[in-house]
Amino acid sequence: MSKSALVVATAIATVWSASAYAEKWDMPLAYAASNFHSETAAAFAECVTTGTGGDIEIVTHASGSLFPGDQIKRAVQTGQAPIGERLLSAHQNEDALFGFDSIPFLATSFDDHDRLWEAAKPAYEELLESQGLTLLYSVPWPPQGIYFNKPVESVADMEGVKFRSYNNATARLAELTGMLPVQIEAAEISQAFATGVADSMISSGATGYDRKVWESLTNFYTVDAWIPRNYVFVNSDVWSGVSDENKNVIEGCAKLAEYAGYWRAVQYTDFTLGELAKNGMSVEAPSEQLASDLREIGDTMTEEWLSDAGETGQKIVDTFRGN
Ligand code: PCA
Repeated sequence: MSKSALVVATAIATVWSASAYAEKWDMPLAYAASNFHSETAAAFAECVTTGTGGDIEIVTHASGSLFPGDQIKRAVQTGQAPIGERLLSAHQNEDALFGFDSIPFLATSFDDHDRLWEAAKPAYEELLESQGLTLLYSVPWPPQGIYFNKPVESVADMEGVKFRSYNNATARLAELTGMLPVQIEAAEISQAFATGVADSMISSGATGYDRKVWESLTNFYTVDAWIPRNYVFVNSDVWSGVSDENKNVIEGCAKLAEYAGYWRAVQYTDFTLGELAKNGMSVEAPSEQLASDLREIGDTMTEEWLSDAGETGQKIVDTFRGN
């Protein structure tokens, strides 16, 4: 065999022996491929694929294309997908604790929210482990404001408006403001607004931008109600089968993703609000009346959450407040 043929043969043998152990991990995501969470996940996937030398190849599937958002957690729990990303507070219907990041006006800046996350993280890791899931990393969304298709000066103006919700807290907010909640995944909202299934939502500038909501909606109020998080998690049985070397690589990539994703969220906040305005929406702070009406509703929702989330919830809030 010539020297170059030997080199090629050796290379093929190496690739073959590597692929004998290679695993492909499909990773369902709920949000648009161009969204910063999805871009962070794609970079994480590449980091793992490269870092493990191809032992584990992660392939992301954006926009709920592999599993719709509301099925991703179950898919990973049942092993239909080894890994996935989801909005943490979407599971508030399973356990109130999942809604720690959707308590109105508790932590509205990124810095405060970061402290809240640190206070909450141990309880979440434990809760997820008890459900057969291992947390890898978590990234916040930009602060939540309210979208309408008309100017709104007070909660009285919200009466009867059809409101798109994404978790229990958003549905409860709708009820307390006299709106009519309908739960819709982010991947479906452009159509929901275009067809009049909903005329309002609470979300970030990012989601309005991703879904071009200016085609149907006109007003965005920077209420800064709360900062919800996405999290990336792996099936715990799958995780325990990963070698220590590859676990190290995945944990390193997860740290990088959490850091990069956080800064992307911060930078994306002003950028996306600017884009909403550029595309013709009115983007402004809520009137004093609207802000104080919403604060009152926020107080009710905080009390409700504390009573639903019990001692663990109270401890999270106390640790956050430094009590
Ligand atoms: N966008 C997601 C959740 C929070 C956010 O800013 C959504 O609207 O579904």
